[in-house]
Amino acid sequence: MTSVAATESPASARSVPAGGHRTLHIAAYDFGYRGVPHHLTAGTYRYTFINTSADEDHEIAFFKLNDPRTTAAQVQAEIKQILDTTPPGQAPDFGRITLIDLGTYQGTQAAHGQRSRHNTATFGLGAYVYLCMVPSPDHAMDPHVLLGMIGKVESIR
Ligand SMILES: [Cu+2]
Repeated sequence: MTSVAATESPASARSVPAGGHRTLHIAAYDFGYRGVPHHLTAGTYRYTFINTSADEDHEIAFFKLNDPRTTAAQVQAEIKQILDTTPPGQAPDFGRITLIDLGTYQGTQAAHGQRSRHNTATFGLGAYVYLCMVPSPDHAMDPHVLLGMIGKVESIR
């Protein structure tokens, strides 16, 4: 019955084995992530975070969504809206964000050049986004989240 297994993404099959270790292997590249499943079982995970970029630093920042139905694209659009309405020379006020709970931040950073970090993350029932706010010198200092470094993971029973 290999056709059944083939319907699961490799990431989720590897990350949430039944009764197995709760471990994630996450990679960042210019500009996105690999290794975070779309769904996982609520709980605490050990994870490795490797930055495969040759010249851009990256982070992974997890935040819980206030409404689990919110999409990653909607969070990306709200961040862009905050940046677009920040006067030149002023620091953007991300405290204005409404779609995510800033108090739920968990994450880590890794410098470019295959640097890696180890950390843990705890997911309660609900949904989370993960994103990178590192600015890109090659893209008018836009944070990487605007270049595609954002995703959503649902945490289920
Ligand atoms: Cu980044």
